[in-house]
Amino acid sequence: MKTNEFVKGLRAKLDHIGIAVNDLEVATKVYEMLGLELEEREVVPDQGVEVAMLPAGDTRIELLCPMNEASPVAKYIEKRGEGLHHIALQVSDIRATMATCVANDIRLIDKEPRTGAGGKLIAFIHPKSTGGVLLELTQDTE
Ligand code: CMX
Repeated sequence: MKTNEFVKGLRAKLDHIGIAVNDLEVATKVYEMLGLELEEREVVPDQGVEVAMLPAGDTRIELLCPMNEASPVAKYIEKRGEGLHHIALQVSDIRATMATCVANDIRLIDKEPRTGAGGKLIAFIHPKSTGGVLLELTQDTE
């Protein structure tokens, strides 16, 4: 396996777990009843979703609700129903991690990072390359 020098030795951490839902209000209330607190709600136009973020220990639950039929989350729910949609790993250098993916034939969905929730840089890796799990790379911009 070829490892990009920038990535070598740096650790990724679990940033959030994305769950696709039909009704953000209803789903948020369920997780609040389970003891989590709503941190924020945000529209992410680039992804066609509204999200609710609920911190859970060192990570967060991200509830995702599609805003239109073109959203990948709408397609996911139509095909599979509500459920676990993706996991997100926070990396310190998203471009270096993406370069490592390219060098190792790991299939990127995004060729360039784009803007996700919280203004972070994000890029998706295809589930075919990651054991059937849609994987989001995310990098803080602050
Ligand atoms: N998790 C696991 N597998 C998934 C998946 C998911 N979330 N979404 C699709 N797949 C699988 C499908 O089941 C299908 O598998 P098979 O070929 O075995 O049937 C395959 O991937 C292709 O799926 P598709 O429905 O034919 O193709 P799509 O046009 O829906 O594209 C994908 C799939 C992953 C490329 C697309 O959903 C995508 O680009 N996702 C990234 C963007 C995204 O999800 N944004 C929302 C997140 C918002 C946020 O966090 O900010």
